[in-house]
Amino acid sequence: LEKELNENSRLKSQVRIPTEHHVHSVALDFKIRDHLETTIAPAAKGENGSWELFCEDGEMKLFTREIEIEGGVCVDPLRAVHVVDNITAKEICTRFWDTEVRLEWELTIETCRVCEVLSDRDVVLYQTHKRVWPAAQRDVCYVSGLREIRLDKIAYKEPELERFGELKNCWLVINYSVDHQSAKLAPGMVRATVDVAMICRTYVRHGVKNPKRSDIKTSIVYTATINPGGWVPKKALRTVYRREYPRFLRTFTQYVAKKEQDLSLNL
Ligand code: 6CM
Repeated sequence: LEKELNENSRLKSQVRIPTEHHVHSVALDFKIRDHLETTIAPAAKGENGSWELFCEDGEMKLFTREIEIEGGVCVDPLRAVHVVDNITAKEICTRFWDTEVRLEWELTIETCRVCEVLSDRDVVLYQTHKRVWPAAQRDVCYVSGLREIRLDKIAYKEPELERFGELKNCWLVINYSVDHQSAKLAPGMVRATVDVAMICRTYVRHGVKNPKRSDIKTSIVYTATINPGGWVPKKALRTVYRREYPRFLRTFTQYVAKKEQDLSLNL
């Protein structure tokens, strides 16, 4: 198709070509579009009653729904919204995506390895997670993509934040499970699968020409669906999730704020 497109300029003008080509680029592009269409939709915020608000701490709110699939495996989706001051969408997403700093904030993992660099913004990663008794240890292999999103691609607004300031930019990270030849299952390990999105939007206080860190706010929408890859006691799993997701969001955003506070603001 690529060869045909290059040779046929009429076709080329009609088809949207992704900015990079690799084995996961089409699927990743599709995932990004799907998350932009569904994840940031206001109805998904839990306001329609189908999501249970299980943790609220200032601006941070976490919701879940109880969902089981065949075999009684619990795959409860998680949805979190947060607003943080002083740090940008790019700073948050870059640090979430960057494997070099992963062990500085990610408290649930034991190891993290890059299986393949697909482009300067897409990688395949393999992680082992700390074992939680009585379940077997889990590992996961996933594509991780980092993108800046054009503002005209964002269908949904955040009225409260728009009262504060002007939407300046939007960044996201998408992590979803794939197979990779260098990520074979180790003995005793169970392969979990993930579908994670972190979508951040930065707002600059109305009327400010040369914004300082104190003039910006960033909204975060984080969603995660983990399939533990086999039966785990439901009660124990839900207890772990309800403890670990708020801990992750709090630890991670505080980590980014600390690392960026003395660096110059780059919008
Ligand atoms: O999104 C988060 N972290 C990212 C970078 O690490 C990445 C992580 C995916 C999480 C994969 C978890 C798989 C392991 C599940 C184990 C379940 C077994 C528990 C047994 C209990 C009895 O996207 C932050 C992730 C925060 C997770 C709480």
